[in-house]
Amino acid sequence: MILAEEPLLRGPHLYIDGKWVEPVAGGTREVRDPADDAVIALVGEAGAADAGRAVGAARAAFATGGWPGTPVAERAALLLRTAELLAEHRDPIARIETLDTGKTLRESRIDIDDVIAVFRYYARLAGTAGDRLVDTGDPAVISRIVREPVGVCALIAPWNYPLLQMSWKIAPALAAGCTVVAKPSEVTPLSTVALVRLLEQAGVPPGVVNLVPGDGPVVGSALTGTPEVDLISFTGGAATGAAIAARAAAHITRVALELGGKNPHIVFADADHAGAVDAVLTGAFLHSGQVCSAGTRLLVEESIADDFVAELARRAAGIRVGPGIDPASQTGPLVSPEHRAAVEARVAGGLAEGAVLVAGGKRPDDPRLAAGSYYLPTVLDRCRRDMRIVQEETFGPVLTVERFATEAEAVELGNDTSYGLAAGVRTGDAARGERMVRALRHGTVWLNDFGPYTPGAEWGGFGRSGIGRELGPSGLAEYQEIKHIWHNTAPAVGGWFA
Ligand code: TXE
Repeated sequence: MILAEEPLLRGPHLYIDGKWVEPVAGGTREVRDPADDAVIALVGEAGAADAGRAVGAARAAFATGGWPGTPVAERAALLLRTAELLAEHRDPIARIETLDTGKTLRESRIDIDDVIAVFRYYARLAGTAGDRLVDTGDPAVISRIVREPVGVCALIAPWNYPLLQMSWKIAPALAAGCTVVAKPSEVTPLSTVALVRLLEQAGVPPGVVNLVPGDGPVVGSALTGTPEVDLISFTGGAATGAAIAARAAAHITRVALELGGKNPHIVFADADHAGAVDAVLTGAFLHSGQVCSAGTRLLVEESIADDFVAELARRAAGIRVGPGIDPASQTGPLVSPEHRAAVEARVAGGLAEGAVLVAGGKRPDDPRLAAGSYYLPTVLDRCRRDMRIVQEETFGPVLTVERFATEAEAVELGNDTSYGLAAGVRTGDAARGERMVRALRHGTVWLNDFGPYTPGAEWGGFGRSGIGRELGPSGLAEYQEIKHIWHNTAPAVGGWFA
């Protein structure tokens, strides 16, 4: 139980109405390190009743607790204090995130720096509410558009970027004046517990932030099937997102959904070869491919394809897979044995469909890695657009390769997905690059790069990748209602029936 002594993870782990409490029905969950399957922490497991209490606390804090009416400067100050506390606790939180998710320490530290940047960004943005005056043509009327908090928000996050994804939701929600109930993934709840401890230290008022770690179908369902929640912000799988949207529809609850993608990385023959190989490897294999925007679908121009794929396979085979906590590891295990089994089944399906294995395709041979959920970086050549391995999200270190002959074909293949989260284009021809980034129907398109994001730029998807945007001003707008105030400064007798 490596993390038992970590002060940020001291129990109890449910945070409701400003108090750390045990679940009503008792119960704990074992949290495991995917690097060796060892139990690293026991976390209180919320049930439906706890979710109900948390929603009640958030509702009361919204209605009577004063948070929505708190001066923007105070809300911004809370976010800034939280950012400072995160910076102070960067090392223990990075360690927690690595032991919980399997990602390398280097990645966890980058995640935390990004989280700090997001809290700072929304602290700055909180004061720019986007209110505006509307010219009605009548000088006696003052017509104003103002933005108000949407209300109680259920924030449901996944396991691949637990702290980061939750922060992309909590920071703008608090900036907007909403109150929240946070539900981290049951697989990786630890860094969110730490974050809520820091929010408490930063002075968040009771009921404004509530935390209910627990099972998706139990706690998640309780949070998404109630009229007491005004907005559900969810990041996770497409099937779960669809189920949540269906439940939300019963109460016309607003939804913001980020549901992953099957993201093309398009390499033209005129691209810088070495840079393109690096970018394709990073895009596909960072965090063992468990990234919603992973570039797991390589589209490469026919004339360079054989050489390019040979080089990719050679380099993929050289990636050092190992425990995230070991600085020598370049990438870590998959998040759980169950998830690895799903990835293995998808690769087997791809091979049965006719894909040709040129790298990986198995667990590492190293006996020291036998207890962890490791899977080697895998390259599948000779794939076709209609294969399931090409169309369905694998969420593992698996790169499929298709070849194209013309720019038009590259566009057609790049848009041949039901998703639309992200795409990358690699070319040395600036005019072609511009044509491509406009033609691709994805929420983010990288030209001669793959993967970066920044707090000020919107993140989200076209198509089945979701609804709405996180980050940027739109990420704040998700948590705001728009109100039109019509003020007649010279009321007079009149009206339709006068
Ligand atoms: O995610 P789930 P899973 C994709 C990826 C992966 C697949 C399944 O392809 O293989 O999804 O992963 C909560 N009501 N992504 O099953 O179930 C759950 O507790 C309310 C892409 O692990 O979507 C967790 O907190 N909530 C993705 C969160 O939903 C429910 C990142 C996400 O879990 C629920 C992760 C329910 N009925 C997986 N059921 C991305 N967009 O990056 C589960 N949850």
